[in-house]
Amino acid sequence: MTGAMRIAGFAVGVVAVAGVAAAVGLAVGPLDRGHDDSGGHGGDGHSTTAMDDHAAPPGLAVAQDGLTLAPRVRTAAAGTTAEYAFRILGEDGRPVRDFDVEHDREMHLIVVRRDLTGFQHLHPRMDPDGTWRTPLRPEAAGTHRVFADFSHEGDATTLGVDLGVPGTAGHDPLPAPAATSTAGAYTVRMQGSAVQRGTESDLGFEVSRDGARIGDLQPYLGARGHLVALREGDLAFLHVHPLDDATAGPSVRFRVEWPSPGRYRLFLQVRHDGRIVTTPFTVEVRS
Ligand SMILES: [Cu+2]
Repeated sequence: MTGAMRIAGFAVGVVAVAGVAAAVGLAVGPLDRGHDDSGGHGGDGHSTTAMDDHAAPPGLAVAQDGLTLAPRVRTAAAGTTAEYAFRILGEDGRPVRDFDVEHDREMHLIVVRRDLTGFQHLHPRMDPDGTWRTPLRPEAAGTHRVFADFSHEGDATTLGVDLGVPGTAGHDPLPAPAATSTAGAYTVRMQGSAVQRGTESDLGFEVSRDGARIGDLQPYLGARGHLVALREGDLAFLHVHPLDDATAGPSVRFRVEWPSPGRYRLFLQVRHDGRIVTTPFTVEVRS
């Protein structure tokens, strides 16, 4: 009862900020609920995704479903490149060594400061003993979150662990929702909708360079691009599915599952002229 009232009160605040999104051209409206949801995520009636109110979103736990993320270090120095090593341990405490290829790789490592700045997407390499290693350079002090995103025996899993970066840490406020984001000469425009609680939305991203729309995005990680979506406050790692069958094209589309109302930071990565272009977006999801 009080919980419901709290959510209702929260919704009023969300609507106020959603007005900002509309003002900058981001379409805000209810999602088309007509599409069939039974096919994509298992459809056995027991599949638990972020759509299930009782299932926690991925990325919040260091151990889940018998798998544990075991980092070798808990801290790293700002502005310094050092090796970040970790293992994924199974229920028997031994390192898992057989991973499925998802999005072209067996392991994706996402690193971001807790205020959702300093995003990095890395691809560690595994030693024969199951130890994953990658160079890592946190740019700024402050607690970071490290996500290991992988699939083992057909189950997609995202585990998360904190990484302390000592020093005087700032905490940047999340930028307001906006439909465009720039990186160097590149501008990306997001087309899509903020949606109701517990639903999904389809988001499209159109990339231009020096004002001209790009028609030749290159394949990246087996798709036209890669999208990471994180929730403000706890950095829950959202389920994101690429929607395009072809790996190249003028724009890139994803289906994102929103676990709750609130604000999210999206990190779009596309490849063009051999470069990875990363653009962040803030999205407001209404109740
Ligand atoms: Cu990756």
